[in-house]
Amino acid sequence: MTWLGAQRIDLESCASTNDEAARFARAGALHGTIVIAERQEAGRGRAGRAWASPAGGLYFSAVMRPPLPLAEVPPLTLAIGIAVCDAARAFGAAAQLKWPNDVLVADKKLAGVLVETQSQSGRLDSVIVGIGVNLEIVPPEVAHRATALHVDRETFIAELIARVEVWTDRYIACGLEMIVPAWQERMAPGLSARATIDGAAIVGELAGIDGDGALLLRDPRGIVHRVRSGDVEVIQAPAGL
Ligand code: BT5
Repeated sequence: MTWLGAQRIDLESCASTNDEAARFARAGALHGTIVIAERQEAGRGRAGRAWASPAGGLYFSAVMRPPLPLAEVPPLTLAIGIAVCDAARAFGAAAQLKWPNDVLVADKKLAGVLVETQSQSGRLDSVIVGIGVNLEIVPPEVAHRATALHVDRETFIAELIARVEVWTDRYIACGLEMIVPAWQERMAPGLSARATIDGAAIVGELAGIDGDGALLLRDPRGIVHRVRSGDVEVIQAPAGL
């Protein structure tokens, strides 16, 4: 039985499918309702960044109501990343993951994930899982760092829905136990990051993620540090360069 996409809303354009999905969620939309737009006027990334959303790309948001405490929602991003990566691989792309939420092909960004929560008095009400994938067109404003997948849109949506459903269910059922090794298997090699740890800036090589989804960074002395998303910036050059 499939739950993701049992209700589907298609829009020609909107500001952000995450905002539309949040609005539907507040109006009582069921777990698995999806909103898909052909373009977005104000597509969002994390921390107020913009997501270039020209016509032709895929702008997809799902309303989810997982039985999870609020604190266990953020690592869902990792599970969704695996799903998007595998959907792209199903069409022959050599997709890999960049912590915490990017899907890369040959070091260029194909897709991004934006998970947002709505809560009431400290209890999770709904999760909005937003996924942006460049299909056919590389947006000109990010041309130097982005790539696109050339695939029939509806065929890709069907593949994406199937994979997102499976990996979401796995995360809900088993937590990070299955997610961490699957995520690490797909991690892009040779990335490094700048982080601030106890007030000191370090540049190190990405060494994977730990059991609760935090990034592991190996500094030039070989010491591995755990870092959280607010304190780290992943850079796409090998450490030391
Ligand atoms: C993300 O943010 O990667 C999350 C993107 C989520 C977009 C989806 S589309 C459906 C739903 N509705 C929304 O409004 N959002 C979600 P972040 O890690 O912050 O990356 C943002 C950065 O990626 C930007 O600062 C650019 O450098 C780059 N970027 C922007 N648009 C891009 C694109 N179309 N392709 C590749 N890179 C892009």
